[in-house]
Amino acid sequence: MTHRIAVIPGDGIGNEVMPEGLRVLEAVAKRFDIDLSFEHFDFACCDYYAKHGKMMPDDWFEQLKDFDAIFYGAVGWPDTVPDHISLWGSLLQFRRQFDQYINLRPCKLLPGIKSPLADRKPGDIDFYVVRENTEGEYSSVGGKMFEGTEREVVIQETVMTRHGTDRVLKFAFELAQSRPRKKLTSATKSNGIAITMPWWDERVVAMSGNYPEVSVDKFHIDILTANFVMHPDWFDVVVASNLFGDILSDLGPACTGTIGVAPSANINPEGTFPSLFEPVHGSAPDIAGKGIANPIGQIWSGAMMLEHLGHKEAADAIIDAFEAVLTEANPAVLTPDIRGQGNTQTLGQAIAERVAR
Ligand code: GGG
Repeated sequence: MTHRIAVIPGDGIGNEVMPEGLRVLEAVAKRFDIDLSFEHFDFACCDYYAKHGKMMPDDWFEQLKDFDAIFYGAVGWPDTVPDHISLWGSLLQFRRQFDQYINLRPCKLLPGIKSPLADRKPGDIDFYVVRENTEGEYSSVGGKMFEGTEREVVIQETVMTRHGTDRVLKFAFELAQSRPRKKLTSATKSNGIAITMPWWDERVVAMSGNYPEVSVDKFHIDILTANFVMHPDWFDVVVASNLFGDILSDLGPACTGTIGVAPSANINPEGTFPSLFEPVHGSAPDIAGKGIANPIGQIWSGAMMLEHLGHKEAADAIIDAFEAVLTEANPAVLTPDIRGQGNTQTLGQAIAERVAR
């Protein structure tokens, strides 16, 4: 069976880490005899916008809907396109129109990488952030009045539905139930955001009745961020609304030494539409063009894609490969964010060679 993968490098370092992600996927596909067919697309990036005045062609949905998965790099180039236009014109369309309502983001301290938190070693930080991915604070409901005057008013609503909330909570509880610690933490702010968040808390309690083996706690988002730094070992599965999940899933990987290694899966669990796999990091204009971006976030996202497509053994082989390369800690191979003197290609090449063995 051939898996058809739509490849979209996007902006900035997306163009540098994507070739390494593909290099590793090609190596693992050869070793495990998996038939992957890649088709490349030049849209969903700011270069496309510069040429066409929009982020994607009008028929993007038709072009992509029959793929088995989408492998994405990064989006955003604020010098060309304001960030809210590039994001709403691409990634957020994919998440919404393909109903990728789960954003699954592992957060794990890897061997050979030093956490900025004192005395943390691999095993101490190993949790998932499950982020609601289609509604919440990322809503397009709102508007402006009296623009540009002293009376200017801007309103943007948070939208939480029972359908949307219960389905992400169900996914998070099932994930927690499948893990040895069986622990779920909910991110809230029900003391200050006094309508949606108390309701979110109630939905968590209601869902917990279906999962008696899972222990549940909740923290307000402010102290939760502090606890990510002070006690990352407390966490197993953390479920959060769209915005809170976005913040937590940058902070979590930062606690593991670098956001450059963090992967993510935007999942449509029913398989009605393709799921999308991308590193957590963005286009990183500050380092784009230097060839020094860490490709592990893209490579690990490729592993998540393979697991989603039913190839767990191959996915594990990729993870074993980058863990082995990190354990060897050859500075000539590693990227500067993890104290190496190598570059994006040396690290991608080393992982691909290891995966081929
Ligand atoms: N590869 C992820 C990426 O490019 N992210 C850009 C970004 O700003 N994302 C915001 C979000 O995920 O909500």
